[in-house]
Amino acid sequence: MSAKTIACLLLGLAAASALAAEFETERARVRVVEVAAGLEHPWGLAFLPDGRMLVTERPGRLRILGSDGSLSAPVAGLPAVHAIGQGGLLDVAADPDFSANRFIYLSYAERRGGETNGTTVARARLADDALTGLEVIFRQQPAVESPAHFGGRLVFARDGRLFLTLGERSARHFIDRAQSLEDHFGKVVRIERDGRVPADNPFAGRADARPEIWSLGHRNPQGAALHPDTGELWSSEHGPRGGDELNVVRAGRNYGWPVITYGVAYSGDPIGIGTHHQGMEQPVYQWTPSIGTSGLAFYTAERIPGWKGSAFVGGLVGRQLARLELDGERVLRVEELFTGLRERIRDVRQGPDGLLYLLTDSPQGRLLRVEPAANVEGEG
Ligand SMILES: [Ca+2]
Repeated sequence: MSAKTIACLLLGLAAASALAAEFETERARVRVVEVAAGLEHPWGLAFLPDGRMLVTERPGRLRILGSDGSLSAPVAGLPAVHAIGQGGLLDVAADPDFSANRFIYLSYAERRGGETNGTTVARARLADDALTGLEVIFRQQPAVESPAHFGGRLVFARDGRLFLTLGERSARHFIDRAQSLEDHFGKVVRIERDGRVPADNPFAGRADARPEIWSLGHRNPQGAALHPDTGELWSSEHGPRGGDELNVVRAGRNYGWPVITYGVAYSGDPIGIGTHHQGMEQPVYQWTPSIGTSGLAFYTAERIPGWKGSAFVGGLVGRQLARLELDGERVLRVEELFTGLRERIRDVRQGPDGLLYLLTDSPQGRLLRVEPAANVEGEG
């Protein structure tokens, strides 16, 4: 347990399996409570307007967590998911008009021709415990043989359009294609909810570009969220060895991979030409050494007042939740939270109850809730 962490395993269990633990952090005293356990590599979660939660498990299961804390059997009617390496069922998002149309959206690794695969997005209506009318609305092109760097985070913009982050699929012979507008490697794309391309996408109408592209030069962005004040898309992205990034992802911009990076190859060899280049964006923040940046959320609620306005990034290899204090697009301070749990944090979201929810990445993954410690708020 880190020096910053005072205490308290309320139930007297070891930290890694505790059902509740309290942490004294820089701006808040909080308690981490286990909401659900026994999830196999959970990847994404979404909140439904009726208080239920959807949780994906990477091998290809979607579960519903009832408002009473019960975890459903796997939802029927899911697409065929290619669970290979980092791939499988990835994110889930509820339609902004879910109450009226019951649509949910899934991103996943899909087997294509031969041994190739790619990231795909489908939507379907959720009826009780089954999906109906499943339709594919986007396929990353081209498909390749690779078990890695699927990206896969889904975010709805305020105008109802859908952002999807896409990795560059990792193999050396197509790494440079993160810079190409002719395919979907290392891109953020923006589509309508039925898969059509918005006419005002930055490269729409160009013969030499895939029209879904919103931004380019990404490596493997696995976190994304809208900034609560500006409505702009922010994304966290895995670097190579070092150089994990947090970016403000704007239309038509180039985020540099693999030309510029703060990281090096796993061999220690340099990558690209350095850290800066004209016409390429700088990250808001970069982590060297890497923490393995995954989910991203902005905290806007009142339940944990000291955290209001902070961004939170889940760390996989860094086994932490990073809290970033922001002034606009400047990072004032970074705090490493919950290192004592020794959990890989796959996703982080703010719930409708104003609390933070975390998914831990392991064969016995958990859904955790971060709430004010009892002695602050007077809760039982
Ligand atoms: Ca970059």
